[in-house]
Amino acid sequence: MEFDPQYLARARHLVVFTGAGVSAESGIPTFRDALSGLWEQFDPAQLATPQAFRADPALVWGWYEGRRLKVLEAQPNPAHLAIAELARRVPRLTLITQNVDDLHERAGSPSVLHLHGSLHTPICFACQRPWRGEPAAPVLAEHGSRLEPPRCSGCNGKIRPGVVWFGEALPPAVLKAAFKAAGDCDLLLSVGTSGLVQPAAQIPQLALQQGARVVHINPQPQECHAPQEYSLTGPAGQLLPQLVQRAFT
Ligand code: BJW
Ligand code: ZN
Repeated sequence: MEFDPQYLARARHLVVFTGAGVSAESGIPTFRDALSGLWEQFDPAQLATPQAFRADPALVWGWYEGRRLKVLEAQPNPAHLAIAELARRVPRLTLITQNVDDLHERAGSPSVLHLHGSLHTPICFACQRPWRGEPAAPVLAEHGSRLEPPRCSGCNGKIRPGVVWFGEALPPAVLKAAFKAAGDCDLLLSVGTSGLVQPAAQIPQLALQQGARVVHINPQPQECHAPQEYSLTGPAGQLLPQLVQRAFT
């Protein structure tokens, strides 16, 4: 069934749930896309787990600093901008992202639930205190270079990126707010995610279970199992601005 943009125009509580694909057109690589995905080139077990940080903190910190610097150079794309515009158009919008970049914020989205943390809020690996040190000098000529992590001014522990690694719990208050919104919305747009990572992947399912319409926006056609589930096939940077225009003009 085709998705009627009027459903968007009439939504009372819209949830937008985003993954790496929403930032792909800003030049930020996804994780699992064939050829260009980070996990095609790098082993998540060696980079995105607490065990990896313990084993080789300089490898992990350097890799994340390279990614953080790349995000600082990137700009929000038309998909981020369309989501920020939607917040001005619908009575209530909850934006939930799995992304660790800040492109939604820089596009003007007023409030973002970051399920997997942020590249921009490092914390101490030992005591979890936020790190307020100097940002690393942009000395990483090449992404992926080794770099010793700075030290915590409180306990001298090693500083780690403020992201959620495999095997770690998601921030409980953020997850709770995200589940609550999914249980309460009438429409959910799931944008640029493979839906493979738990518990985030439950969010569209929760919305479907309580009767909301769910629209997947992805260049890869998504399988729809419920009558109120829709797949719009194409890049988010094209489809989202089109959808906003059709719904509100
Ligand atoms: C476009 C596009 C364009 C391209 N436009 N679209 C149950 C079953 C099995 C396993 C588990 C389970 N429960 C938990 C687990 C383990 C694990 C997990 O889910 N593993 C699976 C992979 C098998 N989960 C965890 O470990 C989680 N923790 C946990 O459950 O803890 C339990 C616990 C409780 C209490 C105490 C202690 C523990 C944590 C998960 C953390 C995920 N972290 C990462 C890395 C973050 C840091 C970093 O950035 O390095 O988060 S992994 C990575 O995947 C990242 C992403 O946020 C996440 C999701 O990826 P996403 O966004 O979907 O990206 P892709 O690449 O997969 O997809 C991109 C999509 O975009 C594709 O569909 C493209 O087609 C599309 N696209 N261009 C629109 N232009
Ligand atoms: Zn500390």
